[in-house]
Amino acid sequence: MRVPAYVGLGSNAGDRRAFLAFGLNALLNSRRVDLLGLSGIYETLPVGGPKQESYLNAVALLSTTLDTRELLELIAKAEDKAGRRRDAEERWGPRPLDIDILAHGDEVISTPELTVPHPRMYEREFVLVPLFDVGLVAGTSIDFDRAEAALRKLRGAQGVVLVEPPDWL
Ligand code: A4P
Ligand code: MG
Repeated sequence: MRVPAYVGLGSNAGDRRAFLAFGLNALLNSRRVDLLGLSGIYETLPVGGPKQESYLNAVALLSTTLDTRELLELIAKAEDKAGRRRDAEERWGPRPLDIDILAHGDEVISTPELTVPHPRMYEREFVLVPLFDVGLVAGTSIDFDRAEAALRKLRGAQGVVLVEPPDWL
């Protein structure tokens, strides 16, 4: 089955913009993944974790026949190729590429490997602002009203600044 899926991309080490493009292209290179929508690139202050550099963040809307496990495997491969070293990382610490599944169709999953919709997305302007750039489509488990209310409450508080319009890929 083909479903809409939202992914959030982040980078705060090395050539951040190149890592975002690399990560998204790694997903799109699969014949089973197409791009339906893309946000701009945002420069964002780090949320949580140790003192670290600012991030670039973006959100993409995909159409995919991969199930959540297969999509997560593809993401892990892309993150590894980007030079991510999980063993050496602090939780929420700096990383060249982080791709989170925000939503996959209307699935609601809570296992040790995967939680969708992403449990922290409604607290994070670096997710919500680019998410609304892309726009919300029907058929996903994202709670539109909750996202809109959360964004209104947060607006401006987390230092999220547009640095490139959505045609960056
Ligand atoms: N996992 C569970 N659910 C998911 C999901 N929905 N999508 C599991 C992707 N992975 C999911 O993730 C660890 C494991 O989480 C994965 O192997 C998968 O099985 P990870 O990406 O290796 O670790 P992480 O990202 O350090 O942990 P976590 O808790 O996912 O962190 P977050 O929530 O992703 O936060 N500030 C700014 N400004 N911008 C950022 O992008 N990112 C973080 C990381 C913190 N602060 C930030 C940013
Ligand atoms: Mg992650």
